[in-house]
Amino acid sequence: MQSKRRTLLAAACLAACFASPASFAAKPLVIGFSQVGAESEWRTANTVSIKDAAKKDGITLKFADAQQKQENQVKAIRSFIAQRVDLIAFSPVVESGWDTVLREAKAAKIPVVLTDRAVNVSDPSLYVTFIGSDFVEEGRRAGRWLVERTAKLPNPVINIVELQGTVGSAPALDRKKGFEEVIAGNPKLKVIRSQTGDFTRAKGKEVMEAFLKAEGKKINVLYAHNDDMAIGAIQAIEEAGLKPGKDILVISIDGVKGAFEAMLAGKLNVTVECSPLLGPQLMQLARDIVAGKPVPRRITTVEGVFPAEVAAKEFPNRKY
Ligand code: GYE
Repeated sequence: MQSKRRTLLAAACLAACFASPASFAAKPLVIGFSQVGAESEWRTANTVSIKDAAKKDGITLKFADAQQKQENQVKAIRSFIAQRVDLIAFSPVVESGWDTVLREAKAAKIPVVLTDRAVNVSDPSLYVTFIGSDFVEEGRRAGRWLVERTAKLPNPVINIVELQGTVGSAPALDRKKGFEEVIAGNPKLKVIRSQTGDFTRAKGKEVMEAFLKAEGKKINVLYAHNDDMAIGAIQAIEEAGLKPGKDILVISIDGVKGAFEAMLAGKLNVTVECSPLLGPQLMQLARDIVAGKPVPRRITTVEGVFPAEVAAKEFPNRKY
């Protein structure tokens, strides 16, 4: 009797399972992603990379644009926690001020992945891993290019103006630090002005106009923390009747298409690469983390330096 009932039960279960095969299929992974904004060509390429990779992998992506505001990112993270997503990823607009909200994610047992920018938190267990570039090294690469490029110039002093990224953001802090570290050993190289252009073309242009008004022809070099600010500043230099790339050497970071176009036009001298194509790696990481597999604590993007001399050859290979 007992065994007969068991057989019947098993048959019923089999029938039910075959009737709705979906109940067997794995639930699609749900990721909440809080993006910084749409401030630059880099950022839009990064957003496309993340959205495309999620789609390709059948991952449900809840995407929130913070419009460069930390409070919007905190709100987005709280809403992802409330929705009980499988994993939260975000690109923190600034480094500090994340402890509270990340503790909330930890209490809800939702793993957090940092993409692109780092945070400064008291408890390192508040995020699982950080995937992105080494911004200090990017700053050093910009500095090394300048040291080499100016080594043979007869000028006793080379005056540099610097357009910094968003105040308090990891790339702004680190790109400044790496650049300073390299030029510190060279008494000829002097930063005479340094101000934020918030990583945008409009602000880059506006601040460069102010630099030109204050310093005029004294400026020999512009170091911009991203291509967009450099492109805005190039316009300001031209409007001031000077030749960007010649009268003023222009150095920037990212390596977006707009920078290659500026190099081909002879207006930008070098761009240090910073890859925004983090989507596929992020999706793989998310799957591994949710499956309980160990992942490295830090994943650093591999990138190069593109001086204007190689722009024509490299341009057709660029993916962003
Ligand atoms: O360089 C800049 C963007 O965080 C690496 O943010 C990123 C930076 C990038 O707006 O263009």
